[in-house]
Amino acid sequence: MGELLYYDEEEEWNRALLLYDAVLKEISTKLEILNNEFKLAHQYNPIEHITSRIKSASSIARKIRIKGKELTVENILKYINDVAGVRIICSFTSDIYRIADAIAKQDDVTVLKVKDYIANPKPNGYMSYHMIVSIPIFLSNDVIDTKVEIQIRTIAMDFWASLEHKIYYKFEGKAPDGIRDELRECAKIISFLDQKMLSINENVKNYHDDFNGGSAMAAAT
Ligand code: 0O2
Repeated sequence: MGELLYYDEEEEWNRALLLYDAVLKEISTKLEILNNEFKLAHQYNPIEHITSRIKSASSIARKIRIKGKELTVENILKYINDVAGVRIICSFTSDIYRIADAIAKQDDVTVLKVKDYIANPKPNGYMSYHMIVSIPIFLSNDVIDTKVEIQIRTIAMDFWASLEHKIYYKFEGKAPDGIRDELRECAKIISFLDQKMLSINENVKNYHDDFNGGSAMAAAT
């Protein structure tokens, strides 16, 4: 990023990067704790895996250009919400809302924006739950609220989004209509699969409860 900014902004940018790095560490720890707690209480892992990243310089510059702003550190801090980003991949759709709630409830987390692309998928079929939150970062003489974008989606939604992202870049955002229609069709199949998997899981849970209840009764008699 340094080479794209004015020379006298380098120090400011390095400080911003320190905060973005810190906020990724904070949120990753919070998620690990939630996942471990859930595992202990329910013997089940709602989070399949987590990835995090600092947005690349070229991607920040592109987004600032799209927003019609000058590339300055002040504008990046103000207008780019996803310089620090974490992606949480869950097993089932219901896990997504459970995790989002658990994050939003924490006292030091301020939810700035939510985009529920699961309840309202994008016209191209994209599904994911996005939150922009801010978390205080404690420095030696200062506390700075720092933004991080959290994307939460199922394995199936992530599979679709990763491939769509690649195809989008291959066609530089102008994919032929036929390809777009097919991707939309695939998004519907993905959504159907997620619902089906969720209902299978509910059934499995019922069998499991019956089985445990049954064997407990047998042991008691
Ligand atoms: P990259 O390369 O993944 O970083 P905002 O300023 O927050 O109101 P923004 O950031 O456009 O507007 O918000 P939105 O819609 O929440 O999108 C943020 C990110 O979600 C994108 O970042 C993508 O990572 C992902 N995303 C959104 N729409 C799509 C989509 O149609 N397909 C795929 N595959 N991913 C999507 P970037 O910066 O666009 O891209």
